[in-house]
Amino acid sequence: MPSNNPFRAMKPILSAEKLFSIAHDEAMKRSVKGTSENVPLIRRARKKEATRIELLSKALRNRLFQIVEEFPNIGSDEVIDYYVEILDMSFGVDKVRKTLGSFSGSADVIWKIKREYLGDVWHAKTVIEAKHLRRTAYGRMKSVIRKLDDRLKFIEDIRAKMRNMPAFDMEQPTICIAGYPNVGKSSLVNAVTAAAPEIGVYPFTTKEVIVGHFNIPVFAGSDAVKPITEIPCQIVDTPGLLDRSLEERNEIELRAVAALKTLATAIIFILDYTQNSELNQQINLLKGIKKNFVGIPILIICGKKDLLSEEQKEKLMEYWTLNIPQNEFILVSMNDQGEIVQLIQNFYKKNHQEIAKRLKEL
Ligand SMILES: Nc1nc2c(ncn2[C@@H]2O[C@H](COP(=O)(O)OP(=O)(O)OP(=O)(O)O)[C@@H](O)[C@H]2O)c(=O)[nH]1
Ligand SMILES: [Mg+2]
Repeated sequence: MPSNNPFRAMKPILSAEKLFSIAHDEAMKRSVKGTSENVPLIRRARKKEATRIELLSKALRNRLFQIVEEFPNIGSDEVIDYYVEILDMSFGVDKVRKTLGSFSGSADVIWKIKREYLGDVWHAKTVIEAKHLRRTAYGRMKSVIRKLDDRLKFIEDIRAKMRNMPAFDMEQPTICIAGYPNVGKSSLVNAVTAAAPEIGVYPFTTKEVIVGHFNIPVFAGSDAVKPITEIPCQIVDTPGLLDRSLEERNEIELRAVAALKTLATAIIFILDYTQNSELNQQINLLKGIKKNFVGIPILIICGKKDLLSEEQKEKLMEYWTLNIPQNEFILVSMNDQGEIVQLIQNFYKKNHQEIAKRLKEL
């Protein structure tokens, strides 16, 4: 499946007032045509008002059904799990389904009103009565639409939010970056995707999940200079996580958790020893992630190498051997782009089988 965000195909959802007035104008404009001068006045009036009722009910129903049809199908492949998680977190999937269902229900009510009033209009005795009946039918249809105003706004809010979500290609390996706030996650993503113009420098705390693209070269042998091919990969920047339970996490953190859960075929976890006081919490967070994402390769690195004194580096080495002995000691500076790129290439090479396996599972 190519990278795509299906919410971008949705047209803006109008307010109830606007939706009604457009459908109304459409119906009134179209129904003036085709009335013959030779037919008695009352019959002409009946026909005219009946057509108006018919046209408005059709226009309203079509617009309601269009909203339901244009909304991406939550159970289908086009809505990837990441979008479902975000949708659920921010709006509630059940509520979305119920709201869309209520549009279909309202379309049925409009149809019933139409049928009821068409019968009456055909029996109208005067031109005034026919017109009055049509107006009453319009009034009732309007009140059905008016009642949907909050729900229309709700769907428009969803559209506005979801269309800004990045598009992901679920067939590409995806490396998610995770770690405490301010450890250098965005800096790493910047270093790797420096050539991609759509990725800028992030001077602020990351609040949304962001995707960058890069290629991993594949060499025929260890001494080959030129790669035989390149594998397109996604690298996902996530908001910082604190060491706390899922229930305590705020919505911004939950976005990071959702990305790890639904997008990651590999994880790079960054530690920051300059935030010395938080190192134990950072390690706890790491343990939590390892426990929750068994089977996903995790690369653990410690950033901000350039800011550490020799003494600090030694201390860190001791700490590392004591607390995360099964992982090699990798200390890097995010300013060293070449080193970072190399690190990720090696990580991929070492774990490409697990990554491919995870890719199939997602
Ligand atoms: N000197 C130095 N500064 C670094 C390094 N890595 C990150 N920084 C700086 O640390 C600060 C935080 O870096 P970010 O990349 O924004 O950290 P983050 O983990 O994305 O932060 P959040 O999005 O808030 O969780 C920035 O001022 C970076 O320039 C590094 O290796 N060396
Ligand atoms: Mg960041």
